[in-house]
Amino acid sequence: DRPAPTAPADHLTLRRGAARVLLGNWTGTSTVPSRTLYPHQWSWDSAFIAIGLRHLSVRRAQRELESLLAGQWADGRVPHIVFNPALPHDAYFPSPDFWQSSRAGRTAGAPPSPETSGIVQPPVHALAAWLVHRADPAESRRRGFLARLRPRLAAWHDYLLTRRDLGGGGLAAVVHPWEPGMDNSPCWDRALERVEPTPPGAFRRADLDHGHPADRPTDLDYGRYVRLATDYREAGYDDRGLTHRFAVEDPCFNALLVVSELALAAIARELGTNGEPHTARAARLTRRMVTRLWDEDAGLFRARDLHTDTLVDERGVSGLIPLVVPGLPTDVVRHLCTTLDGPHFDAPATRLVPSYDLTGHAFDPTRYWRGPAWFNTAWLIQRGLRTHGLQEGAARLRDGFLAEAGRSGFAEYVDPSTGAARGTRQFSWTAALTLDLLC
Ligand code: 9WN
Repeated sequence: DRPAPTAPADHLTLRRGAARVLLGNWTGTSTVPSRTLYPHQWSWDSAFIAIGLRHLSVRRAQRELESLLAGQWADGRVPHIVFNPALPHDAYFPSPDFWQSSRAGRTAGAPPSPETSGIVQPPVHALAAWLVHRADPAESRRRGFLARLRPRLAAWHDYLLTRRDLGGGGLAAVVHPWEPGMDNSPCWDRALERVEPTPPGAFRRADLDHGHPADRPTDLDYGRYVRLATDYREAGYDDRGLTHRFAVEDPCFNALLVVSELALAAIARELGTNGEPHTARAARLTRRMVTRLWDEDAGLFRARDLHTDTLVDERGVSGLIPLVVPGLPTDVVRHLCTTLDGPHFDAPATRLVPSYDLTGHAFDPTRYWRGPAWFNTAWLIQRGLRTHGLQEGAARLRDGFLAEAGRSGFAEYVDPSTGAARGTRQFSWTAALTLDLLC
Protein backbone atom coordinates (compact mmCIF):
# COMPACT_ATOMS: atom_id res chain seq x y z
CA ASP A 1 0.00 0.00 0.00
CA ARG A 2 1.45 3.38 -1.03
CA PRO A 3 1.05 6.02 1.67
CA ALA A 4 -0.05 9.50 0.61
CA PRO A 5 2.08 12.50 1.59
CA THR A 6 -0.27 13.99 4.14
CA ALA A 7 2.27 15.57 6.49
CA PRO A 8 2.54 19.36 6.09
CA ALA A 9 6.33 19.00 5.64
CA ASP A 10 5.76 16.76 2.59
CA HIS A 11 3.35 19.28 1.21
CA LEU A 12 5.86 22.06 1.63
CA THR A 13 8.49 20.04 -0.26
CA LEU A 14 5.94 19.24 -2.95
CA ARG A 15 4.93 22.88 -3.26
CA ARG A 16 8.55 24.00 -3.58
CA GLY A 17 9.28 21.29 -6.15
CA ALA A 18 6.23 22.20 -8.23
CA ALA A 19 7.08 25.91 -8.10
CA ARG A 20 10.63 25.14 -9.22
CA VAL A 21 9.31 23.28 -12.28
CA LEU A 22 7.07 26.18 -13.27
CA LEU A 23 9.77 28.78 -12.75
CA GLY A 24 12.23 26.67 -14.74
CA ASN A 25 9.81 26.22 -17.64
CA TRP A 26 8.81 29.92 -17.83
CA THR A 27 10.15 31.61 -20.99
CA GLY A 28 9.35 35.23 -20.12
CA THR A 29 5.92 35.25 -21.78
CA SER A 30 4.61 31.72 -21.30
CA THR A 31 5.48 28.27 -19.97
CA VAL A 32 6.75 25.37 -22.07
CA PRO A 33 5.26 21.98 -21.17
CA SER A 34 8.80 20.57 -21.09
CA ARG A 35 12.17 22.17 -21.89
CA THR A 36 13.20 19.16 -23.95
CA LEU A 37 10.22 17.31 -25.45
CA TYR A 38 7.81 20.23 -25.90
CA PRO A 39 9.80 23.49 -26.16
CA HIS A 40 6.99 25.75 -27.51
CA GLN A 41 3.63 26.88 -26.08
CA TRP A 42 0.75 24.38 -26.14
CA SER A 43 -2.90 25.32 -25.92
CA TRP A 44 -4.54 23.15 -23.27
CA ASP A 45 -1.26 22.91 -21.38
CA SER A 46 -1.28 26.70 -20.99
CA ALA A 47 -4.79 26.60 -19.57
CA PHE A 48 -3.83 23.98 -16.95
CA ILE A 49 -0.59 25.81 -16.26
CA ALA A 50 -2.42 29.12 -15.69
CA ILE A 51 -4.70 27.36 -13.18
CA GLY A 52 -1.64 26.41 -11.12
CA LEU A 53 0.46 29.48 -11.82
CA ARG A 54 -2.25 31.72 -10.31
CA HIS A 55 -1.14 30.47 -6.91
CA LEU A 56 2.42 31.69 -7.56
CA SER A 57 1.88 34.81 -9.65
CA VAL A 58 -1.46 36.07 -10.89
CA ARG A 59 0.31 38.34 -13.39
CA ARG A 60 2.16 35.41 -14.94
CA ALA A 61 -1.00 33.33 -15.08
CA GLN A 62 -2.74 36.16 -16.95
CA ARG A 63 0.24 36.52 -19.28
CA GLU A 64 0.18 32.77 -20.00
CA LEU A 65 -3.36 32.99 -21.39
CA GLU A 66 -2.81 36.33 -23.09
CA SER A 67 0.24 35.10 -24.98
CA LEU A 68 -1.59 31.98 -26.13
CA LEU A 69 -4.54 34.03 -27.38
CA ALA A 70 -2.15 36.32 -29.29
CA GLY A 71 -1.83 33.36 -31.66
CA GLN A 72 -5.62 33.15 -32.24
CA TRP A 73 -6.81 33.10 -35.86
CA ALA A 74 -9.44 35.46 -37.30
CA ASP A 75 -11.88 32.57 -37.68
CA GLY A 76 -11.72 32.13 -33.89
CA ARG A 77 -9.57 29.01 -33.64
CA VAL A 78 -6.96 28.88 -30.92
CA PRO A 79 -4.04 26.91 -32.38
CA HIS A 80 -2.67 23.95 -30.46
CA ILE A 81 0.92 25.25 -30.65
CA VAL A 82 2.23 28.81 -30.65
CA PHE A 83 5.86 28.59 -31.79
CA ASN A 84 8.79 30.33 -30.16
CA PRO A 85 10.63 32.03 -33.07
CA ALA A 86 13.92 31.93 -31.17
CA LEU A 87 14.20 28.14 -31.38
CA PRO A 88 15.80 26.17 -34.23
CA HIS A 89 13.30 24.50 -36.55
CA ASP A 90 14.36 20.99 -35.61
CA ALA A 91 13.64 21.59 -31.89
CA TYR A 92 10.21 20.00 -32.37
CA PHE A 93 8.42 18.15 -35.15
CA PRO A 94 6.19 19.25 -36.85
CA SER A 95 7.87 22.66 -36.93
CA PRO A 96 6.58 26.00 -38.27
CA ASP A 97 8.04 24.98 -41.68
CA PHE A 98 5.55 22.15 -41.74
CA TRP A 99 2.43 24.01 -40.61
CA GLN A 100 3.16 27.20 -42.61
CA SER A 101 0.38 28.98 -40.76
CA SER A 102 1.16 32.53 -41.90
CA ARG A 103 1.08 31.37 -45.54
CA ALA A 104 -1.22 28.36 -45.82
CA GLY A 105 -3.56 29.59 -43.10
CA ARG A 106 -4.07 33.07 -44.51
CA THR A 107 -7.59 32.48 -45.84
CA ALA A 108 -8.71 30.98 -42.53
CA GLY A 109 -7.30 34.04 -40.76
CA ALA A 110 -3.97 32.91 -39.31
CA PRO A 111 -2.02 35.91 -38.00
CA PRO A 112 1.16 37.00 -39.87
CA SER A 113 2.97 36.26 -36.62
CA PRO A 114 3.50 34.31 -34.42
CA GLU A 115 3.78 31.08 -36.39
CA THR A 116 1.34 28.48 -35.08
CA SER A 117 -0.02 25.04 -35.86
CA GLY A 118 -3.36 24.86 -37.69
CA ILE A 119 -5.25 22.45 -35.44
CA VAL A 120 -6.77 22.98 -31.99
CA GLN A 121 -6.91 21.39 -28.51
CA PRO A 122 -9.64 21.09 -25.86
CA PRO A 123 -11.19 24.42 -24.78
CA VAL A 124 -10.13 24.71 -21.13
CA HIS A 125 -9.27 28.39 -21.55
CA ALA A 126 -12.40 30.18 -20.35
CA LEU A 127 -12.40 28.02 -17.22
CA ALA A 128 -8.74 28.92 -16.68
CA ALA A 129 -9.41 32.64 -17.26
CA TRP A 130 -12.22 32.60 -14.73
CA LEU A 131 -10.13 30.79 -12.11
CA VAL A 132 -7.19 33.17 -12.70
CA HIS A 133 -9.56 36.13 -12.25
CA ARG A 134 -10.88 34.72 -9.00
CA ALA A 135 -7.36 34.36 -7.59
CA ASP A 136 -7.12 38.17 -7.42
CA PRO A 137 -10.25 39.95 -8.69
CA ALA A 138 -8.95 43.45 -7.87
CA GLU A 139 -5.77 42.96 -9.91
CA SER A 140 -7.78 41.35 -12.70
CA ARG A 141 -10.19 44.33 -12.84
CA ARG A 142 -7.35 46.83 -12.67
CA ARG A 143 -5.73 45.25 -15.74
CA GLY A 144 -9.02 44.73 -17.57
CA PHE A 145 -8.05 41.06 -17.85
CA LEU A 146 -11.49 39.55 -18.43
CA ALA A 147 -12.73 42.44 -20.58
CA ARG A 148 -9.80 41.86 -22.96
CA LEU A 149 -10.07 38.08 -23.01
CA ARG A 150 -13.80 37.72 -23.23
CA PRO A 151 -14.32 38.50 -26.97
CA ARG A 152 -11.48 36.17 -27.87
CA LEU A 153 -12.86 33.34 -25.76
CA ALA A 154 -16.35 33.86 -27.18
CA ALA A 155 -14.97 33.77 -30.76
CA TRP A 156 -13.09 30.56 -29.91
CA HIS A 157 -16.26 28.84 -28.71
CA ASP A 158 -18.21 30.16 -31.70
CA TYR A 159 -15.63 28.66 -34.04
CA LEU A 160 -16.03 25.27 -32.37
CA LEU A 161 -19.81 25.35 -32.41
CA THR A 162 -20.16 26.52 -36.02
CA ARG A 163 -17.22 25.50 -38.22
CA ARG A 164 -16.57 22.36 -36.18
CA ASP A 165 -20.12 21.10 -35.86
CA LEU A 166 -19.30 18.59 -38.58
CA GLY A 167 -21.89 16.05 -37.46
CA GLY A 168 -24.72 18.59 -37.43
CA GLY A 169 -25.73 17.44 -33.94
CA GLY A 170 -24.61 20.56 -32.11
CA LEU A 171 -21.30 19.20 -30.74
CA ALA A 172 -17.75 20.16 -31.72
CA ALA A 173 -15.76 17.63 -33.76
CA VAL A 174 -12.01 17.07 -33.77
CA VAL A 175 -10.26 16.45 -37.08
CA HIS A 176 -6.86 15.17 -35.96
CA PRO A 177 -5.85 12.84 -33.07
CA TRP A 178 -3.68 15.64 -31.66
CA GLU A 179 -6.82 17.77 -31.19
CA PRO A 180 -8.45 15.89 -28.28
CA GLY A 181 -4.97 15.94 -26.66
CA MET A 182 -4.99 12.14 -26.23
CA ASP A 183 -3.02 11.46 -29.37
CA ASN A 184 -2.66 7.70 -29.66
CA SER A 185 -5.69 6.57 -27.64
CA PRO A 186 -7.00 3.22 -28.89
CA CYS A 187 -10.29 5.11 -29.40
CA TRP A 188 -8.82 6.48 -32.65
CA ASP A 189 -7.37 3.23 -34.03
CA ARG A 190 -10.34 2.29 -36.19
CA ALA A 191 -10.81 5.76 -37.62
CA LEU A 192 -7.10 6.00 -38.37
CA GLU A 193 -7.18 2.80 -40.43
CA ARG A 194 -8.83 4.91 -43.12
CA VAL A 195 -5.79 7.17 -43.31
CA GLU A 196 -2.93 6.23 -45.58
CA PRO A 197 0.27 6.98 -43.64
CA THR A 198 2.99 9.26 -44.95
CA PRO A 199 6.14 7.07 -45.25
CA PRO A 200 8.42 7.37 -42.17
CA GLY A 201 11.38 8.50 -44.34
CA ALA A 202 9.48 11.67 -45.29
CA PHE A 203 9.89 13.30 -41.84
CA ARG A 204 12.17 13.20 -38.79
CA ARG A 205 10.67 12.65 -35.34
CA ALA A 206 12.33 15.07 -32.91
CA ASP A 207 10.33 13.52 -30.04
CA LEU A 208 12.54 10.43 -30.14
CA ASP A 209 15.59 12.60 -29.33
CA HIS A 210 14.05 13.09 -25.86
CA GLY A 211 11.38 10.44 -25.29
CA HIS A 212 11.71 6.64 -25.05
CA PRO A 213 10.19 4.93 -28.13
CA ALA A 214 8.19 2.56 -25.85
CA ASP A 215 6.53 5.56 -24.16
CA ARG A 216 5.66 7.36 -27.41
CA PRO A 217 3.33 6.80 -30.39
CA THR A 218 4.64 4.48 -33.12
CA ASP A 219 6.05 5.50 -36.53
CA LEU A 220 2.85 4.24 -38.11
CA ASP A 221 0.83 6.59 -35.85
CA TYR A 222 3.10 9.48 -36.82
CA GLY A 223 2.74 8.67 -40.52
CA ARG A 224 -1.01 9.06 -40.16
CA TYR A 225 -0.76 12.23 -38.04
CA VAL A 226 1.45 13.77 -40.73
CA ARG A 227 -0.88 12.76 -43.55
CA LEU A 228 -3.94 14.28 -41.84
CA ALA A 229 -2.14 17.51 -40.99
CA THR A 230 -0.72 17.79 -44.53
CA ASP A 231 -4.19 17.37 -46.04
CA TYR A 232 -5.63 20.02 -43.73
CA ARG A 233 -2.81 22.42 -44.58
CA GLU A 234 -3.24 21.82 -48.33
CA ALA A 235 -6.92 22.76 -47.92
CA GLY A 236 -5.81 26.06 -46.34
CA TYR A 237 -7.08 24.89 -42.93
CA ASP A 238 -10.50 25.86 -44.19
CA ASP A 239 -13.24 23.79 -42.54
CA ARG A 240 -15.95 24.86 -44.94
CA GLY A 241 -16.70 22.21 -47.54
CA LEU A 242 -13.74 20.06 -46.52
CA THR A 243 -14.28 16.35 -45.98
CA HIS A 244 -12.00 15.44 -43.10
CA ARG A 245 -10.76 11.85 -43.22
CA PHE A 246 -10.76 11.85 -39.42
CA ALA A 247 -13.80 13.43 -37.76
CA VAL A 248 -14.83 12.48 -34.25
CA GLU A 249 -16.96 13.91 -31.43
CA ASP A 250 -14.90 13.46 -28.27
CA PRO A 251 -16.54 13.44 -24.79
CA CYS A 252 -13.68 15.20 -22.96
CA PHE A 253 -13.41 17.94 -25.58
CA ASN A 254 -17.14 18.67 -25.46
CA ALA A 255 -17.38 18.40 -21.66
CA LEU A 256 -14.65 21.02 -21.36
CA LEU A 257 -16.58 23.20 -23.79
CA VAL A 258 -19.62 22.98 -21.50
CA VAL A 259 -17.59 23.93 -18.43
CA SER A 260 -15.93 26.77 -20.33
CA GLU A 261 -19.33 28.05 -21.54
CA LEU A 262 -20.39 28.18 -17.88
CA ALA A 263 -17.18 30.08 -17.12
CA LEU A 264 -18.04 32.51 -19.93
CA ALA A 265 -21.43 33.04 -18.31
CA ALA A 266 -19.69 33.91 -15.03
CA ILE A 267 -17.27 36.20 -16.90
CA ALA A 268 -20.18 37.97 -18.63
CA ARG A 269 -21.90 38.54 -15.27
CA GLU A 270 -18.68 39.82 -13.71
CA LEU A 271 -18.46 42.32 -16.58
CA GLY A 272 -22.01 43.46 -15.88
CA THR A 273 -23.60 41.81 -18.91
CA ASN A 274 -26.01 38.96 -19.43
CA GLY A 275 -24.58 35.49 -18.87
CA GLU A 276 -27.80 33.73 -19.79
CA PRO A 277 -26.95 32.92 -23.47
CA HIS A 278 -23.88 31.02 -22.28
CA THR A 279 -25.77 29.20 -19.53
CA ALA A 280 -28.40 28.19 -22.07
CA ARG A 281 -25.73 27.04 -24.50
CA ALA A 282 -24.08 24.95 -21.78
CA ALA A 283 -27.40 23.28 -20.98
CA ARG A 284 -28.00 22.56 -24.68
CA LEU A 285 -24.51 21.13 -25.10
CA THR A 286 -24.96 18.93 -22.03
CA ARG A 287 -28.21 17.50 -23.43
CA ARG A 288 -26.60 16.85 -26.81
CA MET A 289 -23.59 15.23 -25.23
CA VAL A 290 -25.83 12.83 -23.35
CA THR A 291 -27.96 12.12 -26.43
CA ARG A 292 -25.09 11.61 -28.83
CA LEU A 293 -22.27 10.17 -26.69
CA TRP A 294 -23.66 8.51 -23.54
CA ASP A 295 -23.55 4.69 -23.52
CA GLU A 296 -25.79 3.47 -20.72
CA ASP A 297 -24.68 -0.18 -20.99
CA ALA A 298 -20.98 0.64 -20.82
CA GLY A 299 -21.55 3.23 -18.09
CA LEU A 300 -19.44 5.89 -19.78
CA PHE A 301 -19.39 8.34 -22.67
CA ARG A 302 -17.98 7.14 -25.98
CA ALA A 303 -16.48 9.04 -28.89
CA ARG A 304 -18.67 9.22 -32.00
CA ASP A 305 -16.97 8.50 -35.32
CA LEU A 306 -18.69 10.81 -37.79
CA HIS A 307 -17.74 8.69 -40.82
CA THR A 308 -19.79 5.74 -39.62
CA ASP A 309 -22.03 7.75 -37.28
CA THR A 310 -21.46 5.14 -34.58
CA LEU A 311 -19.99 5.14 -31.09
CA VAL A 312 -16.40 3.90 -30.86
CA ASP A 313 -16.28 0.55 -29.12
CA GLU A 314 -13.43 1.37 -26.71
CA ARG A 315 -13.31 2.69 -23.16
CA GLY A 316 -11.05 5.73 -22.81
CA VAL A 317 -10.59 8.10 -19.87
CA SER A 318 -12.13 10.80 -22.04
CA GLY A 319 -15.47 9.09 -21.44
CA LEU A 320 -15.27 9.81 -17.70
CA ILE A 321 -14.33 13.49 -17.97
CA PRO A 322 -17.96 14.67 -18.44
CA LEU A 323 -18.16 14.27 -14.65
CA VAL A 324 -16.92 17.89 -14.58
CA VAL A 325 -20.25 19.02 -16.04
CA PRO A 326 -22.49 20.27 -13.20
CA GLY A 327 -25.78 19.72 -15.08
CA LEU A 328 -25.25 16.05 -15.80
CA PRO A 329 -28.31 13.87 -15.00
CA THR A 330 -27.93 12.17 -11.59
CA ASP A 331 -28.20 8.63 -12.95
CA VAL A 332 -25.40 9.37 -15.43
CA VAL A 333 -23.21 10.61 -12.56
CA ARG A 334 -24.01 7.46 -10.59
CA HIS A 335 -23.08 5.18 -13.52
CA LEU A 336 -19.85 7.07 -14.14
CA CYS A 337 -18.81 6.62 -10.50
CA THR A 338 -19.50 2.89 -10.70
CA THR A 339 -17.35 2.68 -13.83
CA LEU A 340 -14.59 4.70 -12.18
CA ASP A 341 -14.45 2.23 -9.29
CA GLY A 342 -14.89 -0.86 -11.44
CA PRO A 343 -12.45 -3.23 -13.21
CA HIS A 344 -11.88 -1.02 -16.26
CA PHE A 345 -10.48 2.03 -14.48
CA ASP A 346 -9.74 1.25 -10.84
CA ALA A 347 -5.96 1.19 -10.28
CA PRO A 348 -5.75 0.79 -6.47
CA ALA A 349 -1.94 0.92 -6.28
CA THR A 350 -1.74 4.53 -7.51
CA ARG A 351 -5.35 5.62 -7.01
CA LEU A 352 -5.02 7.39 -10.39
CA VAL A 353 -7.17 6.81 -13.47
CA PRO A 354 -5.62 4.97 -16.45
CA SER A 355 -6.01 6.63 -19.84
CA TYR A 356 -7.51 3.46 -21.27
CA ASP A 357 -9.44 0.40 -20.04
CA LEU A 358 -7.18 -1.78 -17.82
CA THR A 359 -8.86 -4.87 -19.29
CA GLY A 360 -8.94 -3.58 -22.88
CA HIS A 361 -7.32 -5.51 -25.75
CA ALA A 362 -4.99 -2.58 -26.53
CA PHE A 363 -3.99 -1.71 -22.93
CA ASP A 364 -0.30 -0.86 -22.60
CA PRO A 365 0.85 0.53 -19.22
CA THR A 366 3.70 2.56 -20.67
CA ARG A 367 2.64 3.86 -24.07
CA TYR A 368 1.33 7.38 -23.76
CA TRP A 369 -2.49 7.50 -24.01
CA ARG A 370 -2.93 3.71 -24.30
CA GLY A 371 -2.93 3.00 -20.56
CA PRO A 372 -0.68 5.28 -18.46
CA ALA A 373 -2.34 7.56 -15.92
CA TRP A 374 -2.11 11.29 -16.62
CA PHE A 375 -2.38 14.07 -14.06
CA ASN A 376 -4.63 16.47 -15.96
CA THR A 377 -7.35 13.84 -16.31
CA ALA A 378 -7.07 12.95 -12.60
CA TRP A 379 -7.40 16.65 -11.75
CA LEU A 380 -10.51 16.98 -13.94
CA ILE A 381 -12.14 13.86 -12.52
CA GLN A 382 -11.50 14.91 -8.91
CA ARG A 383 -12.98 18.31 -9.79
CA GLY A 384 -15.99 16.52 -11.25
CA LEU A 385 -16.43 14.40 -8.13
CA ARG A 386 -16.35 17.55 -5.99
CA THR A 387 -18.83 19.24 -8.32
CA HIS A 388 -21.29 16.46 -7.57
CA GLY A 389 -20.61 16.49 -3.82
CA LEU A 390 -18.64 13.25 -3.87
CA GLN A 391 -15.96 14.48 -1.49
CA GLU A 392 -14.61 11.09 -0.43
CA GLY A 393 -13.80 9.90 -3.95
CA ALA A 394 -12.35 13.33 -4.76
CA ALA A 395 -10.07 13.23 -1.69
CA ARG A 396 -8.84 9.74 -2.61
CA LEU A 397 -7.96 10.87 -6.11
CA ARG A 398 -6.31 14.04 -4.81
CA ASP A 399 -4.13 12.02 -2.42
CA GLY A 400 -3.14 9.63 -5.18
CA PHE A 401 -2.35 12.57 -7.46
CA LEU A 402 -0.10 14.29 -4.91
CA ALA A 403 1.70 11.09 -3.93
CA GLU A 404 2.47 10.06 -7.51
CA ALA A 405 3.28 13.58 -8.78
CA GLY A 406 5.89 13.99 -6.05
CA ARG A 407 7.30 10.49 -6.31
CA SER A 408 7.61 10.63 -10.10
CA GLY A 409 9.41 13.99 -10.28
CA PHE A 410 6.32 15.63 -11.83
CA ALA A 411 6.26 13.08 -14.65
CA GLU A 412 4.18 13.49 -17.77
CA TYR A 413 2.43 10.18 -16.97
CA VAL A 414 2.89 7.07 -14.84
CA ASP A 415 2.24 3.36 -15.05
CA PRO A 416 -1.19 3.16 -13.35
CA SER A 417 -0.36 -0.08 -11.55
CA THR A 418 3.15 0.65 -10.28
CA GLY A 419 3.44 4.46 -10.35
CA ALA A 420 6.67 4.14 -12.39
CA ALA A 421 7.38 7.49 -14.06
CA ARG A 422 6.99 7.60 -17.83
CA GLY A 423 7.41 10.23 -20.53
CA THR A 424 9.19 13.46 -19.72
CA ARG A 425 9.85 14.73 -16.14
CA GLN A 426 9.44 18.24 -14.73
CA PHE A 427 6.27 18.39 -16.82
CA SER A 428 4.50 21.70 -16.38
CA TRP A 429 0.84 20.74 -16.03
CA THR A 430 1.70 18.02 -13.51
CA ALA A 431 3.48 20.68 -11.41
CA ALA A 432 0.79 23.32 -11.94
CA LEU A 433 -2.10 21.08 -10.99
CA THR A 434 -0.12 19.86 -7.96
CA LEU A 435 0.04 23.45 -6.77
CA ASP A 436 -3.67 23.85 -7.37
CA LEU A 437 -4.51 20.76 -5.32
CA LEU A 438 -2.27 21.94 -2.49
CA CYS A 439 -3.94 25.36 -2.25
C1 9WN B 1 1.27 16.82 -29.82
C2 9WN B 1 2.16 19.03 -24.85
C3 9WN B 1 1.29 18.02 -25.56
C4 9WN B 1 -0.04 17.77 -24.85
C5 9WN B 1 -0.79 16.59 -25.46
C6 9WN B 1 0.13 15.38 -25.48
C7 9WN B 1 1.40 15.71 -26.26
C8 9WN B 1 2.04 16.44 -28.55
C9 9WN B 1 3.15 15.47 -28.89
O1 9WN B 1 2.05 16.83 -25.67
O2 9WN B 1 1.08 15.91 -27.62
O3 9WN B 1 0.40 17.88 -29.54
O4 9WN B 1 4.13 15.90 -29.51
O5 9WN B 1 3.04 14.27 -28.58
O6 9WN B 1 -0.51 14.27 -26.01
O7 9WN B 1 -1.96 16.31 -24.71
O8 9WN B 1 -0.83 18.90 -24.94
O9 9WN B 1 2.31 18.68 -23.52
